[in-house]
Order: sequence, then structure tokens, then C-alpha cells
Amino acid sequence: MAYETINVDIQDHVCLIKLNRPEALNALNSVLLGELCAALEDADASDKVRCIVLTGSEKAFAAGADIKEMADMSYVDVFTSNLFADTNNRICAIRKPIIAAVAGYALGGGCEVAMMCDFIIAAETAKFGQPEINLGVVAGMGGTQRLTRFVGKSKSMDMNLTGRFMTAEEAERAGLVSRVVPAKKLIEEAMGAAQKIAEKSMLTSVAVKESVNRAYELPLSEGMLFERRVFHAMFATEDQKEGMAAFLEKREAQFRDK
Ligand code: CO8
Repeated sequence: MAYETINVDIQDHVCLIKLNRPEALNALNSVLLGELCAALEDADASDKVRCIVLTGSEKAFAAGADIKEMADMSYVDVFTSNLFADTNNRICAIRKPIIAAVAGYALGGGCEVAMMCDFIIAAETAKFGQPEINLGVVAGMGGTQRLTRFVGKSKSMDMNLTGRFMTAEEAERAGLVSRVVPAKKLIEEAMGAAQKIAEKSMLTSVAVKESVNRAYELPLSEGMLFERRVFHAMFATEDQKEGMAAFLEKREAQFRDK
């Protein structure tokens, strides 16, 4: 399918989605958000895709929601359209793993979309921020909520109240990103990680994603019970038999998603 604001490429079971509004530093307007959600849903439904990588340009992953599009909206407009709720819900409903590969600015909604992905690999050039306070608003899609769970109250307050940007190095130290790599190697590293995930059983990848995400929703005892029940359920799969047999026979497992 042809898109206006994103590029989509599938290689070796990995779907690479590149945000592509260079004239606006990939600001997230309604067309881009609609296309992004549609592309993610297509990838989620496709037999050819086992993992997704979401990236932007060297200069910007995304510099936030499109300010030009929002500036004149009224309270009734944003309330009635429930602005950004649909985007959050659609991205969070994707079952396959999504890696955000971030170079340059990931600000406001850009940082929030990156945080909706399952983990973030950052180029040394990445800058994360929730500068909405400079526009007279608060973050609207997780900047006060997900960011706080990632980096803790003090740093989240600092970011949201001052609007300052975090470097990739600080973001890694704070637990916002999983690894920092040289800018030139960003896509190679992210595709390599995605490739590793694509080689596993999809049943297990989806179970891992659901289990880790429960850690953000449930008290520990309930989360532990959820995890244990999922672990038990994996014994009903052929891939568990294959994975354990392959280990014992000292060979590579051949998973079949069964
Ligand atoms: N919206 C619209 N256009 C933008 C945005 C944006 N968020 N960011 C940059 N642009 C445009 C600029 O207007 C400019 O266009 P033009 O040349 O036509 O004037 C072009 O991109 C290049 O930008 P700059 O000239 O400003 O580039 P600089 O290198 O000087 O500065 C910065 C880069 C620091 C990133 C700067 O552009 C900036 O501060 N951008 C705004 C960052 C921001 O405030 N982001 C938060 C937006 S609000 C938000 O995200 C609310 C989230 C709610 C949920 C969202 C869910 C998706």
C-alpha cells in the first residue's frame, strides 16, 4: 500500500517503518498517525512479518504532535474527537514486538510513540524530551505516565516541568532506552535485534510481550500469577518441545509457531 508520510519495507520477516515528513521533522499530524497505525496493523496481520522496527530520520524520530494542526483547536474539538486516544489504543493493541530506532529529536508525542514501542534503541544523537510545557499544555499520550514509570518521579518531573531534553546517554542510564549505538549503525543494530526476535517462536514473543506489559498494569502477586500461567501454557506448544529438545541435542531450534 502507498503511503504519503511513511515508508514501509519488509525484509527477512522484519517490517521497517520509517516516518517521512522531513519538512516538519516528522511532526505527527493526523495523516501520519493514521498511516502509522494502518501500517502497524497490516504488519501485525501479515504472515511475512515477525517483528517491526519503527524509525525516523537522522535529524528526528519525531518532533512531537503537529503544532500547526493543533494550535487553533478548542477544548470541545479535542474533547469530542478524544484527540490521540485512538492512536494510543491502536499502537498498544499491536501484538508483535516493535523496536523504536531513535536518532535525533524524539520530543513530545515523538517520545511518547517511542515509549509505546516495546524497547528503544537510540543513536548517540538521540534527544528525548517532553517540552509541551513550553506550549502551555501537558503531555497527552504518556509523557507524564509512561515516562514516570521508565525513569522515576524526579527525572520525569524535571523533564516535564523544565521541558529540557535528555541525551541518549542519560536516557540509557535512566532506563528509557535499552542500548545506545553509533548513529551510522542505528538501523543495522535495530534490524539485527529484530532479526534475532524474528527467529524465535512467535507464540513465545507474543507471550513475552503480554507478560512484560502486565508488569505495568498489575500488582506483583497478580503479575507473577499471570507469568506463571503463561509459562505453564507454553507447555501445550510444539515450540516448547522443539526448543528444549534442540538444547538437549545441541542444535539450533526450528520453531514453527505451533
Ligand atoms: N509541529 C509542527 N511543525 C514542527 C514541529 C512540530 N512539533 N517541530 C518542528 N516543526 C517544523 C518547524 O515548524 C519547521 O518548519 P518551517 O521550516 O516550515 O518553519 C521545521 O519543522 C524545522 O524545525 P525548526 O526550524 O524549528 O528546526 P530546529 O532544528 O531549529 O529545531 C526543534 C528543532 C528543537 C525540534 C524545534 O523544531 C522544536 O522545538 N519543535 C517543537 C518540539 C515540541 O514542542 N514538541 C511537542 C509538540 S506537542 C506534543 O507533542 C503533544 C503530544 C500529545 C500527544 C501526541 C500523540 C502523537
